[in-house]
Amino acid sequence: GTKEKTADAANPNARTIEVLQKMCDYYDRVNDHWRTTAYRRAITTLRRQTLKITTEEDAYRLPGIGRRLAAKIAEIATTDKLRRLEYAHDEPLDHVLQTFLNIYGVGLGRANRWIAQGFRTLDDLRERANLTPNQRIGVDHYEDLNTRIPRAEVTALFEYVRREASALDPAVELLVGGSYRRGANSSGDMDVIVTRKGTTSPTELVPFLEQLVEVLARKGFLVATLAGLHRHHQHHRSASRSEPSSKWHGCCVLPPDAPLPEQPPDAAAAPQRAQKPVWRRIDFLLVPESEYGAALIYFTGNDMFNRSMRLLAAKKGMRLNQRGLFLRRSDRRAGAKTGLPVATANPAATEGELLEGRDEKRIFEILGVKWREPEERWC
Ligand code: DCP
Ligand code: MG
Ligand code: MN
Repeated sequence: GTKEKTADAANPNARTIEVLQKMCDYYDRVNDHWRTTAYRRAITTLRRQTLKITTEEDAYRLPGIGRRLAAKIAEIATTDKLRRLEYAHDEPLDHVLQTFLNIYGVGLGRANRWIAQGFRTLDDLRERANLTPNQRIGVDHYEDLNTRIPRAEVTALFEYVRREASALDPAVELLVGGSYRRGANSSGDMDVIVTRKGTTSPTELVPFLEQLVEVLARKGFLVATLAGLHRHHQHHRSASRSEPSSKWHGCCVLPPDAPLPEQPPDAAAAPQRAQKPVWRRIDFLLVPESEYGAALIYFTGNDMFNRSMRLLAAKKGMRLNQRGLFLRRSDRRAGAKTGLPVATANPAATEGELLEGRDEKRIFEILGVKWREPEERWC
């Protein structure tokens, strides 16, 4: 507000704060929540300083300021400008930035480096940039991957997956989470949750998913892998022996022989089979039965709803994540608050003692929140 601005003017770091504030607003505008929070924290810290912070070392010593932000602060203090910020005043370049940021898997750093290298269009990237395989998919299928999937098509895609899945293993259960489960009439992607009765670890489901992916790829349903189950972590010590991931990311299309869902009487709203199949983003998420309830909450979202549920858990001395609701280690007294017996004592778990994992409704109950249908979880 005005009071803050007046105070900032008298602060020896006024100019730095002003630039950081603009960058903060900018990151907020491009939905970079992580950086927005980091910048906000740094601004609060700088407001409390009585001396001008000009070196990276001095900035880094302050609470809540990491290495990169410290370097940025030093850069602002010394050069009084930042290349990135200039886009905020340059509409054509800002447009290029937005275009590049909409490429699947591309973040601000990558987009800015491309701009610095002189690339201005998707064709520039396609023809002259050194693209990773995923970036190439993102560029080549830019239109498709930035188009939302009509609900009826998600239903049709899912029916196709379910048929192949039950042919492989009738005991496996599939469900579409994400915005589809919340009842959205269109989705950005399709989040398929995979589980099977009796499982206690996602790795038990890995062989099944490997088979399913192979079959679906052979049939032409899956057209690209963006992140497979076996990822190679360059910076990981045991690179080749790391645990398989519990997530698979890729792209799919509705095969020409797939039945479309029943046409609604309103022909305009009926899903049309396009001439050229549209590439869609699909995620498979492996969830053991023992964690099914917590995973359902997490993968149903939305992200704001999840954040408020986690916050509520924290306030009650518990911790909620996609694996379960836990009693916080440092807050065992909370057991008295909930009056619940502890289901599983697992001293090895960093999360603390498991209160509930498999039952979605039970997690709401223990948290003391009224049950909310997925359709009511938009925030
Ligand atoms: N999720 C989350 N926090 C994140 C990302 C995801 O809590 N940073 C959870 C909530 C989401 C769910 O995972 O609802 C699925 O993630 P998606 O990105 O697929 O989001 P939605 O399915 O909700 O929306 P969309 O229609 O864009 O796919
Ligand atoms: Mg989704
Ligand atoms: Mn998703």
